[in-house]
Amino acid sequence: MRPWLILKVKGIEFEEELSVLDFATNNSHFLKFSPTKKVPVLKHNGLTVWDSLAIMEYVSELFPEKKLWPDDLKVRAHARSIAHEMHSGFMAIRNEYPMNMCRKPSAVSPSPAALIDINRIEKIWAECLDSYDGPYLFGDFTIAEAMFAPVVNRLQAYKVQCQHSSTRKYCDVITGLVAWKDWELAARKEPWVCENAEI
Ligand SMILES: N[C@@H](CCC(=O)N[C@@H](CS)C(=O)NCC(=O)O)C(=O)O
Repeated sequence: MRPWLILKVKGIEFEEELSVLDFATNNSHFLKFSPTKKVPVLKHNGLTVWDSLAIMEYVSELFPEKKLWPDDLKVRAHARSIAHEMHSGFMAIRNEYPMNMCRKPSAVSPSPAALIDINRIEKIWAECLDSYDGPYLFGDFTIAEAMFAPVVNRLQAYKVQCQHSSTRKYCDVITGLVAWKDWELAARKEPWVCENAEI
């Protein structure tokens, strides 16, 4: 979802190839195109780039004019800090709340560890929205948005109680994107179900 979303928002053309998750076979079919047996993977000019953040970094360098990161060095460092914090952390909410675009929203009580994750994410977002005046974390849409997009789905799908008033507003901005709606619509049309993501 993450590279897909930012490519769409920034108007960068690409061809999408969908491969269905199949945990019954441990997704062994992914090995045909992915060195990690995971998606997403980008194929470009004979090059294979894997991992969502690496893919977005690569696209950022290919299209500097699309401003996938903020221009200012210090602001960019801030954006990278939170993008990497997302990429390497928040294991409790990842484990407890699988991303699921088709889930009928209902509340699931968070564990103490998940609560710590949620509070930290809300604090990150509130600080950014206060500092850079929104509507996105760093003013314009950047890789930071894409990195946190799955969290937006989780807050919505599991009806998470949020503490900061800015959280709901930010989620509404993201879920209001045409690209978000397109992804959601496509997900809802999919017939496949990942049993391990049905909480
Ligand atoms: N850090 C990687 C994580 C990739 C990842 O976990 N992808 C999941 C789908 S969202 C996957 O391919 N799972 C298949 C598997 O683990 O067998 C990234 O951000 O691209």
